[in-house]
Amino acid sequence: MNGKPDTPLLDKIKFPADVRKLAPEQLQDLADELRSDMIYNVSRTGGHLGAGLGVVELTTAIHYVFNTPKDKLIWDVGHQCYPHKILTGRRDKMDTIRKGGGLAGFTKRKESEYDPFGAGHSSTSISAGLGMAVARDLSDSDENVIAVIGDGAMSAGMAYEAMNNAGALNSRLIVILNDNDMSIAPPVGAMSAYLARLLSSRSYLNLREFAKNIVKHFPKPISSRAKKAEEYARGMATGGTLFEELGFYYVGPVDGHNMEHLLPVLENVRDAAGGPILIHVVTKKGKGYSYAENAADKYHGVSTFDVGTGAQNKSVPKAPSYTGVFAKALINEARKDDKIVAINAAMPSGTGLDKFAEEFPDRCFDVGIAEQHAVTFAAGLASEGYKPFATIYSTFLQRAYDQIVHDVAVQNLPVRFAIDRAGLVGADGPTHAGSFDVTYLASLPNMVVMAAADEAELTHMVATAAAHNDGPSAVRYPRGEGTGVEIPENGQVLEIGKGRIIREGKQIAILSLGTRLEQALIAADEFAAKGLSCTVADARFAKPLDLEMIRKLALEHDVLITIEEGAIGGFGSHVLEYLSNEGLMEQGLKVRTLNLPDIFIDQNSPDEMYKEAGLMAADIVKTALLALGHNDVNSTQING
Ligand SMILES: Cc1ncc(C[n+]2csc(CCOP(=O)(O)OP(=O)(O)O)c2C)c(N)n1
Repeated sequence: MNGKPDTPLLDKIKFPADVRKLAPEQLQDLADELRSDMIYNVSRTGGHLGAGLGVVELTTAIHYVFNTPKDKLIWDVGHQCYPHKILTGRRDKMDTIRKGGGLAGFTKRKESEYDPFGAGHSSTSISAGLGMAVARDLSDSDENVIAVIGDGAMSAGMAYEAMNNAGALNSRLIVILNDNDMSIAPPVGAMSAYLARLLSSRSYLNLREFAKNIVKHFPKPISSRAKKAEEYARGMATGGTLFEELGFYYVGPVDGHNMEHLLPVLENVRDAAGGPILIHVVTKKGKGYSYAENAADKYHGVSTFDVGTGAQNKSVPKAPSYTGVFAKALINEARKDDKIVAINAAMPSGTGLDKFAEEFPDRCFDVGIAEQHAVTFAAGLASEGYKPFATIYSTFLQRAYDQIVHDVAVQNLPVRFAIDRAGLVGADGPTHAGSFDVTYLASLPNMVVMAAADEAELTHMVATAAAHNDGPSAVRYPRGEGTGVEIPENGQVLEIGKGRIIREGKQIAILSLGTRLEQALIAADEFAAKGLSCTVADARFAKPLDLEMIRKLALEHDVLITIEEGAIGGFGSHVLEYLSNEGLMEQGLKVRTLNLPDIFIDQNSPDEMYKEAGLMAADIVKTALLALGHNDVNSTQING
């Protein structure tokens, strides 16, 4: 069961051109092999499973019917692209997916000409596709542009902005709505209810029967008979009105696991003239692998697993995750204060708010993939005296920047941002790195920005955010396991803008923001071993800065090093600006800032990424020694 599956047809496929050499009757067999191959690969690498399994037939059919890469195929989010990667020349590298130096877990332009647009964040495909379609029209070219977008991704405003514009521009764009009635968690909102209504209408069932009959008519492109048949198919599906109102020609619903249904519809759409078309395809997330089909999350993302039993090889955590610690701390605060409410954007389990919702179902809101709305919704709650925690990954909060500025900060509303996955995140790579939140938040008037150095600190910072009702605040914390420190039952409310000295010394001061504190302490030990005296401070706040503490560090040391898990323009820049404006570097103080380098770092283990970023203890040691004028940084004893 765990062995490499037999894949005689797939073995002949290097690129989609080879798929096109097959007879239509062979395509389901190819899809079956593709599915087994994908399960086998992901069982050994881990990664996104359920979404890819659901689009095996669709992927095969699209590459069969369309002339990729000339025809542009865009996968929304990109997490369902594994079958696409296998069919587009990357099969022999699938064992490297999401690993350092390997294939990305999402589509990526620099990886293949078959990935015309990269992704990772959701709901961008229709906009990108429309841009390509208009570019094609402007250059008098004739390729097709196909965007495949899930029902979850369809809950984001950007998808509607794009459809609204597509309807107006009337450019030929094919949107395939891959409706599996799942986001990562079950989908929420009126859109998902609308799609469910479309599917439960009798005409869908009729259409399935009907589609079988029209198969024989459809392959003839644009013959008047086929056109009639298509119009009939379209008329039979009630619904679709919403898409029609937006200017799309609606086709469907179509069974996305049935080649006999898929091929003629895709062929007809390919050959039809006119403006934007939406094909509503119904699929099952996790299709063809019972353990995925039956899992509550449809095995959205998995670690390596046993194909035979479906059991995932999850390593036993040494410490609770930051996410779990956050959820526990928030629940604890919410028990004491019934004004506390929590909001997430389609990530209930990823943010830990599923736990919060178990205890406070009426005070927890999953708004769908709609980060912009989540933030302004929180602002509305705050304006009425509630204490909202907008719990959003650092990378996805980027999308809501104007809402943070305009709806929250300008009005000084006490929205609490709980920013999970801050810093480098590992296998998901650069699209998911939480690199920029300190930079974009600490520049805003009224904003308090905290970064937890460990789980105990996170508990204190949740308590601090709950208590801080004078304006907006943010607390950031990383992905994964904590350090294993003891976690207090109740967090203490910290004084806003006050850091803490962890270890006192004389020559070198390390001022850390966030969980690099661990590396700072390792560096301090190394300095001690070399005979150098080192202070380690935890800033706790990127805004407001603890000016008094920074002044003292500057006056009492020869070298001051800041370190943070964030991009240039963040904490270190604020410290530098203060030191410079106060003239504190004029007496010979050497200041060095360690932050993420000005590049997008490809996926790897978080530790390897931090090594590449130069944010490990060894980097602190080297930086300080060079600043002190010691060029032989490997020397064991350096006395002052
Ligand atoms: C802006 C943004 N927010 C959140 C996510 C996290 N995310 C990744 S996939 C996913 C669910 C997507 O659901 P759907 O589009 O239906 O695709 P499916 O996985 O069901 O195929 C979510 C919420 C994201 N990628 N981008």
